[in-house]
Amino acid sequence: MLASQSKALPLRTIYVLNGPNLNRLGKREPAIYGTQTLTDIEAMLVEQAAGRATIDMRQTNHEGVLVDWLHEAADTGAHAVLINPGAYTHTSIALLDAIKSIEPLPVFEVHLSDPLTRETFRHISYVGMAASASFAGYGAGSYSRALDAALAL
Ligand code: DHK
Repeated sequence: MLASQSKALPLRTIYVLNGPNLNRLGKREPAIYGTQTLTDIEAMLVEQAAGRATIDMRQTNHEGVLVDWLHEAADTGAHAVLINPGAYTHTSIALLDAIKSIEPLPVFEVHLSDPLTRETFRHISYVGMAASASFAGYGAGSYSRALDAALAL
């Protein structure tokens, strides 16, 4: 093999964005959201993506920060975005517009619980209206399934 061929290519980056109250995972309503923390989930995703992608995992309690990070993902050439917008899923036209504004960057919606089996106010998902696909109801496995979809692109 030529020396020039042995150089590793830079890994693609997958943003994993988490919205309000997800910093409380592990302590927060464990019967619904499980006992794994966001740090546990990050470690799982980093291991799953090892050698294939860099995971850029973030959490904020602020809607506009999520909008900024979606724009940033597109502007920095990210490969894909996984997003669990927390309760902004059900309220945020700003996030819907932000996802549309970064098309064709694939954005995968993630939920630990299955909002469709919960209170009716959780049945609408503005994010789901623009996301490439949605993964919900598998606990931390929802992130894992969404990452598989992103890696398969
Ligand atoms: C997380 C939240 O914080 C809720 O507001 C959503 C989602 C569901 C989840 O299951 O991960 O309704």
